[in-house]
Amino acid sequence: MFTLSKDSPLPLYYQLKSDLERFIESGKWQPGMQVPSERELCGQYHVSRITVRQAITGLVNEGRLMREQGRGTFVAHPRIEQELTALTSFTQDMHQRGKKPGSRVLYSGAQELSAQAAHALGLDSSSQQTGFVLKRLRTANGEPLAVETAHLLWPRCAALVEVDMERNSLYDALRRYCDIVPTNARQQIKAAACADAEARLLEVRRGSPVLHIIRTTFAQNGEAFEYVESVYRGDKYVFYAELNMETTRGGAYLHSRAHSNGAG
Ligand code: 16G
Repeated sequence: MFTLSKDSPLPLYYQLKSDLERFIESGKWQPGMQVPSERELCGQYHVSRITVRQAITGLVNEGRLMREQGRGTFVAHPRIEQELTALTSFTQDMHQRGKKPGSRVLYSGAQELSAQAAHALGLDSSSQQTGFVLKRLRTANGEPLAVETAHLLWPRCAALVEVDMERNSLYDALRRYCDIVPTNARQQIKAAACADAEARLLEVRRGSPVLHIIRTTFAQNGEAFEYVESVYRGDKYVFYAELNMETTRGGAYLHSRAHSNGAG
C-alpha cells in the first residue's frame, strides 16, 4: 500500500519515519490515537520489523510517539512551547495556549531560607534569613505539569498570606498587593531524572526525564523578589529561544546569554 524507495540514499527507516511524521503533522494521526502495530506497518510498507522498530523508536525518542507497556504506541500530545525571551507567568502561558491553569498549594508560609535562596534574593546568606515559601503543583486543564517552589522576600510579601493561591496568579497578587511588578528574570534549565516525591505529584514514573528550572526574578526597581526552583515534566515542555548572530564588535557572537556549566 505504501512504498519507500530502495534506491534513495536515505535509509528505509528514515523514509518511514518521515512518512509517519507527516501523518502526525497533517493531523491524520491525532494526539492520543493508537498507531498501527509494528506488524501492520511491516505489511503496509513491505519492510522488516527492524526497520519499523527503528523508525518508531526515533519518533518515541523525539517525543512524537509514546510507547505504553502492554497497550501499544500512541501519538503524543504536542509539548507546550515556552519562549525564553519573554518573562511570563504560568497563568499567562496557559491562557495563551487556551488551557485552564490550576494550582494545588503544597506549602505556604514563612520559612527559613536556604543559603542559595537567601543569596539569590540579595540577603546576607551567612546568617539565618526568613522568606515566604510557596510550593505549588501547577496544572493545565487538570493535568499536572510542574512543581514550583517560590521563595519570596519577607515581610515584603506578607500580604500573600491572605491570598488564596489556588485561585490567584502569584505575579498578579504581587502586583496588586505588594507593589511588585515582575520585570525581568535569570533562568537556568537543566535535565534531570524525576525523584520519587515529584514523580507522584506529576503522575510520571520515578526517573522520568524532567527539567529543573531555577529562576530569580527582579522587580521594577531592580530588586530580586523571587527565587524559584521548579520541576517541569520533560514530556510536556519544550523551551524555545531565537538567537541572533552579533557581528558589531568585529567578531561573531551568539546573542544568547545561555551558557553551559557542564557537569556539576
Ligand atoms: C512561572 C515561573 C515561576 C513563577 C510563576 C508565577 C517558570 C519556570 N517559572 O511558572 O517562577 O513563580 O510563573 O505564575 O517559568 P503565576 O503568576 O501563574 O502564579
